[in-house]
Amino acid sequence: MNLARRIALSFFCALLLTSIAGAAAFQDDLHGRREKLMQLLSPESMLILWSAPERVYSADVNYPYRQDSNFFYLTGIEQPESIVVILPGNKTQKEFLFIRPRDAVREHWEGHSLSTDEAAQISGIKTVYETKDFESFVGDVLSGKSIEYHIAQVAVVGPPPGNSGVVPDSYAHANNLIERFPGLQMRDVTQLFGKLRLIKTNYEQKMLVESARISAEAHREGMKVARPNVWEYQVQAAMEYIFKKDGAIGWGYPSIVASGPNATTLHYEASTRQMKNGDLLLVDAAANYDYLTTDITRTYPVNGKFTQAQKDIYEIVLRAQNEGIKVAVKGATLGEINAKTVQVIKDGLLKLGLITETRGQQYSTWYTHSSSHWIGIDVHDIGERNARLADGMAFTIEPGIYIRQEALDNLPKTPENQEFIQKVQSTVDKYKNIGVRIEDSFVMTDGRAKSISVGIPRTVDEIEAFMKNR
Ligand SMILES: [Mn+2]
Repeated sequence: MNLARRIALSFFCALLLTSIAGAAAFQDDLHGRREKLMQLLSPESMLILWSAPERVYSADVNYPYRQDSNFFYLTGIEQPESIVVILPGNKTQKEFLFIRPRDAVREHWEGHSLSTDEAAQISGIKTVYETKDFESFVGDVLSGKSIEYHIAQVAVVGPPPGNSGVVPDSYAHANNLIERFPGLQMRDVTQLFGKLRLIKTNYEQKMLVESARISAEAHREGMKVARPNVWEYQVQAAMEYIFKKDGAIGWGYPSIVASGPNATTLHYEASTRQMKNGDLLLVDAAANYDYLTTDITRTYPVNGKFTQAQKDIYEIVLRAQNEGIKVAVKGATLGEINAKTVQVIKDGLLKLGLITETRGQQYSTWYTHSSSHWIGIDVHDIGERNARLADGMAFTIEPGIYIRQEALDNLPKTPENQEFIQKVQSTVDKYKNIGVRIEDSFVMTDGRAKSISVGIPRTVDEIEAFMKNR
């Protein structure tokens, strides 16, 4: 065998081993997640968790399928029409997966469907049945057949029925069981998933780091493409190309590419404006890698150079983020990080003359959201908001300032507000339509917030140097 072929072969073997090791690591992780959940569930319960429904885009075309986050978290199965049942009190078999029967015609149109063996392999759940056996299985379990303990509770996952009166399918199914089996109770255990998902496993942390790495490359690419006269959608396309090219599933949330006045809209998703010389561009975008997403925002001048007014605002937001990071140590809360960013932003706004006092809520005219949320399978991941920071938690720090004339115009017409408007209006005219957000993603590591969204220019100097040399 010649050298080139030998190298090629050993490279292939290394890849194969890496992917086998990766699959094994994922399976170990899934197993650990189910074990932890079983410890939290009542031993007298039966958990029934459903996959996400398919959703119609238009006519006979569906949206790309997205698995339910909690379902994926427990099973790793991405296929619709799947159900998992957990029996924590059972001595022998505790985990059961149900998948749709295979169908040759559907597979010809839509592609491969998992066999029960494949579903067992992916999930690590040894007992896999077809969904047509689900109702009789549940009936047998609840009537005491094929089970080693008494079930008093059916555990479901929300969201609970809202004010609209629409009952989610998981609740409707459980209600039906309660009618058929007197004495059975229902409990929504969504918050148990919040508890588990709050602490990222080593495997999840690795996927988050990969999401951040790809997203950083995409942000740098966006900075290269953004120029006066280029359209917002062209920056978006350049970034999302990188997501796909690097093996991400796609975006973790719809990309926000907001230039000029659009930057003052928090979730501007249209991307239809042509950028002008002198604009700031706010880009909030990150990749979904293997069902984990970071959350990253940069704001930069499309012509490569901040104006003094843009710099005034930018430096306040940057300082707020830097000070927020210092607060993010073991035992602190997201609320405490937010409070620090509020304090820094208040001081900065007062100095610029955009607010007249720091005691009240004036600052919230311009800083209209809080600084931090959990990230994970969902970009705004579930988990107790007041939890004290501990290793393995992943979150953002993202202060922002958005100067909109409408923010002043829409204040309640109280005498205090009239006075406030009168005092700040000329300064607002100077900073009008500037929107700045700086957002990074962090994982608590050794008691400190470690940024994983590294390698994207962040300070004024870094951004201007990058734009000059692009
Ligand atoms: Mn965010």
